[in-house]
This record gives sequence, structure tokens and C-alpha cells, in this order.
Amino acid sequence: QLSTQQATAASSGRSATEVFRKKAKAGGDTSTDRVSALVSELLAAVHGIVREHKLTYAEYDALKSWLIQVGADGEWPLFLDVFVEHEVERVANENRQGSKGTIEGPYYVPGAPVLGSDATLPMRDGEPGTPLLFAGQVRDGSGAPIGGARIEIWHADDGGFYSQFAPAIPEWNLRGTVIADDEGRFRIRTIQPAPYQIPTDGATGKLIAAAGWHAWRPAHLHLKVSAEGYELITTQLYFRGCEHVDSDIASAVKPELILDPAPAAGGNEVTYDFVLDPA
Ligand code: MBD
Ligand code: FE
Repeated sequence: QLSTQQATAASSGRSATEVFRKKAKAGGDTSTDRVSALVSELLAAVHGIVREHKLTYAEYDALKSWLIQVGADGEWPLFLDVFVEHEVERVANENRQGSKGTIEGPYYVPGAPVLGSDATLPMRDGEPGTPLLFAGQVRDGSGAPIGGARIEIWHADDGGFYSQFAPAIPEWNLRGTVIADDEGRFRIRTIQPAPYQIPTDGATGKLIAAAGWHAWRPAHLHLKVSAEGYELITTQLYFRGCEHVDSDIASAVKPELILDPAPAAGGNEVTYDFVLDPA
């Protein structure tokens, strides 16, 4: 395979931590009341677990070692996005009328190459994987097309690896910023991604194995769809019948986000339209 050489947890974790530091928006409510309320409740929940399960000193030390290792592996973005972000997303977007969103995950990089409305994502010569034509239209709540909408798309390759987070994959491979035409339409040629496995050699993967869970996300396309005057949507799209679509380790699948690709000449084709809420 082209991209599997030594994708270690620590190297992809380091990249994810670096990318996060560059793009993170600090802020939110930093009043002492808010901080005190949130931290008190978090700690009270932890104390409750300690009492209820009679946590031993050996287990407390195991917890400390593991927390230290999450940081050492650069896996805080991965761990939090897999196990916490889905609830943050649900709360943040509960009043949206337009298309459903879901979590961003740790592997978005802003600034992917800008492409026209009829686009082929950057890929290697002979990029492995089933070709996929992903087409659709961006509209507002009344059904009016949103010309010039931006569709940022990024996804794993046929080995389940993301460019910029695994070695030996060219920068921006399978990443692009597609500008819809005057009628909000786009056509994106790419390949079908493979399911994604949480690295087994890092702290997150070790916890998952220790708990006896599986470490997989179903194959998915990541998207951010935006236009001037509208709320940006961060979402993912999945493939019906694909492995793990009913048991995503990151709890980020919603029924509205599952595609039904149809076989077409030389690959698969699918359409999906986005509806944006006014800003
Ligand atoms: C991924 O590819 C992903 O999308 C998420 C949410 C977490 C880990 C890896
Ligand atoms: Fe992903």
C-alpha cells in the first residue's frame, strides 16, 4: 500500500496537536462563575465514580500514567474528538433547520487547494480505491440555490490514512476547497475512503483495547459547507452497508448522513444536497 509506512500514533498525534494549536479559537465564557460551575461538576462526577467503584491506588496510578501518555502521544485532539465532540456538536447545532452536521474530528487542515465546481481532488498517480463521483447542490431553506458556495472536503485514502497526518502521502492529497457554480452545483471526483482505525500503538488505542471495544470509524467524507451570509456546516457523509456504520467508535453517524452510492461507469456515483441556515 502507498501510505501505510510507519504511521505511528505519536507522529499523527504530534501533527494533530500542532494543527489544533494553529486553528484553535480561544474564547467562550471565561467568567469565574462559569469556570467554577463546569470544573466543579466535572470533578464531582469523577469523585462519584471513585466512590461508587471503590477505585484503588493501583487504578488511580494507572489513570495518571494513561493521562500522561495521551499528552506524550499528542492524542488529546484524537481522544476528545472521538469521545466528547459528538455531544458538543449536538448542543451547538440543536436549533439548526438546514442540513445535519456532525463532528469535525482531528484531521481538518484549513487552506486546501481551491478548485472549480467540476473538480478532481488532488491525488497520486494510480491512487488506490474505487472512483467516486460526489455531486450535489447547495441551497437555502427556501430552496434557492446559493451560487459560489464553498465545499471544503477531506477524507482518508484507501488505506484509511489522511494526508498531513501519515507519512509519505503528498500534502493536500484527497483534500480540496470546491467552489460551487452560479446555481450552487458541484461535482467532485475522488476515490472512496476506507474505514479509519484509531492507531493501536497510542494511548487512545490502548484504552480502547483494554476496554474490549473496537477501534473503528466507518468510511466517511468530511465536509465544511459555507457561503457569505449563511452558517457554516461541518459534517460527514457515510456509505450505507459499509462496515462499522452502525457502531462508530466516535458516535458521529446520523441517519441523514448516510449515502447510497450507485455503481456507474468506472466507479460509484452519489448526489447529496446541502441546505444552509441564514447566519
Ligand atoms: C477520524 O478520521 C475522525 O473523523 C474522527 C472524528 C476521529 C478520529 C479520526
Ligand atoms: Fe475522519
